[in-house]
Amino acid sequence: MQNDLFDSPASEPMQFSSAGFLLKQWLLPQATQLIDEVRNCVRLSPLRHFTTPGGKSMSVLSSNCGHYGWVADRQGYRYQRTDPITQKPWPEMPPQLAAKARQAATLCGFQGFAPDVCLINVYRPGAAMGLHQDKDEADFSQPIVSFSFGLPVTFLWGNTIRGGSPQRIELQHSDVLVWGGEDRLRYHGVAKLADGQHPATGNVRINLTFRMAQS
Ligand code: MD3
Ligand code: FE
Repeated sequence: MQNDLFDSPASEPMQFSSAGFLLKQWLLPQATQLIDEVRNCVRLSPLRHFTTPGGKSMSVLSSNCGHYGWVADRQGYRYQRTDPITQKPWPEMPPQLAAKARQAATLCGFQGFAPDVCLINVYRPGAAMGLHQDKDEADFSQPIVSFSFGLPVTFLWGNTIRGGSPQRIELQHSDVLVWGGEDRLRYHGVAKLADGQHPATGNVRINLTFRMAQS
C-alpha cells in the first residue's frame, strides 16, 4: 500500500445508526492470518450454493464454522450442528477469528458476545444478497458481527419494515460491522459485486458473520 498513514486501522468504532457500528480497516494487521483460518475451514466443509425454500440457488457460496451452521434448503432456513454435505460437525471456529469477533463486539458496547456460528459467504463478481432480516437466531438482544475481506461492495441497510430505499455504505477489505439493539432486525443486503482483483483474496469478497444461534 502506498500511504500507510491513511490505511491504518480505526481505533474507535464509527456509529452510523443507533446500534450499528463500523470499524474501518480494523482487521488489516491480522487479515492474512484470518483468511488462512477461513481457508482451513472450507477445506473441511466445502463452499456450496444453498437452495432457498422457494427453490432458487443463492448466488453466494457458503459454509460455516463453529458449534452450529446456518443452512437453507427446500425445508427452510435454520441452524444445525452438522454439515449436510459431510454429515459431520462443522469445523471448529478458529480461535483468532472468535477472539477478534468478541473484541469487536466489546468495543461497540456488547459485552459477553460468545458466537457459536460463523457463516462464511464468498461473493464472486455478479453475486449479491437481496434485502432480508436475520431472524433465525434465538435471542435478538445479541448482536451480529461481520468481517469483510477482499473486493469492496456496497452494503445496503433499510428499515425494520420492508420498503423504502436503503442507505448505502461501502464495505472494504478488513472492515467490521457490528449490529445490535434496535437495529438488529433491520432489512439489509449487498449490491451486486463488481469485477476486480484484490491482493488478499483474488477476484472474490469474503464475508464472515458471527452469530449466537442459541442463547
Ligand atoms: C444488519 N451479509 O450473511 S453483513 C448475511 O455484507 C448478510 O455480506 C451481508 O447479511 C454481507 O446475512 C451483511 C452485516 C450485517 C449482518 C447482520 C445484520 C448487517 C446486519 C443484522 C441486522 C442488521
Ligand atoms: Fe444478513
